Amino acid sequence: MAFNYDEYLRTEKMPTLWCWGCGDGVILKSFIRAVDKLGINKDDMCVVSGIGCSGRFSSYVDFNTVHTTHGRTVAYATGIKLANPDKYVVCVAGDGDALAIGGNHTIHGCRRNIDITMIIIQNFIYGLTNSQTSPTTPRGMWTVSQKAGNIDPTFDGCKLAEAAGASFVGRENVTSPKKLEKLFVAALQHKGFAYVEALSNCHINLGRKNKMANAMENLDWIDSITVSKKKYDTLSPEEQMNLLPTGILKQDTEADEYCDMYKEVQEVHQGLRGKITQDDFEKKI
Ligand SMILES: Cc1ncc(C[n+]2csc(CCOP(=O)(O)OP(=O)(O)O)c2C)c(N)n1
Repeated sequence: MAFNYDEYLRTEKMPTLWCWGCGDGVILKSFIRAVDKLGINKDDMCVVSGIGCSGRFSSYVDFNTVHTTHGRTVAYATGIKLANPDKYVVCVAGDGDALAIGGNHTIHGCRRNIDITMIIIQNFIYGLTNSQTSPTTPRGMWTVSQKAGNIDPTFDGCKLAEAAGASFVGRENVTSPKKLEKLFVAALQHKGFAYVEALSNCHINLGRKNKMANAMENLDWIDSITVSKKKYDTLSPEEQMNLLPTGILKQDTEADEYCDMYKEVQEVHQGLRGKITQDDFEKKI
């Protein structure tokens, strides 16, 4: 029997505002299948999105949702998670939303290792506002804000998340929706901050002036710059240059999770225990 996506969608909002051939729909469907696979009750899930084409994600899914301000998904999600530690809290943000205006929040979400899954829809450009350079736009590409070609060094969000302390980091490509679904399952199951990049096409705003004027050409380019982590690890540093590894890139199940630590703080203030010391952390509280 065909999978019933409608059970998880606000069908009255359809059709989406996403352009024809946009990868955002593939990501949406992969996410829904992951939620279904885990048997998560719709009332136990909260999706928080920012502003951008990616920001529309929360409008279309029939969970608890917050469509919040540009770059602030992690701030809202942190409050929601601390107040509801037993619920699944998921942020969905574009590369501009998560790594430019919201970069600061993303870093500190990773650092705190709060149990949130953050899905970055990484289409290498500001989509909604029509083609401004984002921190992930490859050097040399045309953007509306850098018409002579982007001169800014490109940013690898996964490396940033790893370094900032996210305990789960992964990346997948919309051309592999099954792998994307599997990655979402692993990220949702992980306890701690899970940073997941879903590489997507934006043939309208990135592709049209960069010789990838249709979805397939844009997707072929993404395929050409991605390689599985397994293969990536066998390559020399020169061969790794300009390639993005896919799959689970980091998974640390031992790291302290923020809601657990916060529970200890609540107990101190309720007079149920003494001050939290460095020793507590060394002994894992
Ligand atoms: C505070 C603030 N600054 C700027 C904007 C304008 N703005 C809306 S979406 C966006 C960027 C969208 O790009 P991205 O986050 O990569 O998401 P995409 O549209 O590609 O999914 C910008 C700059 C805004 N809405 N709010």
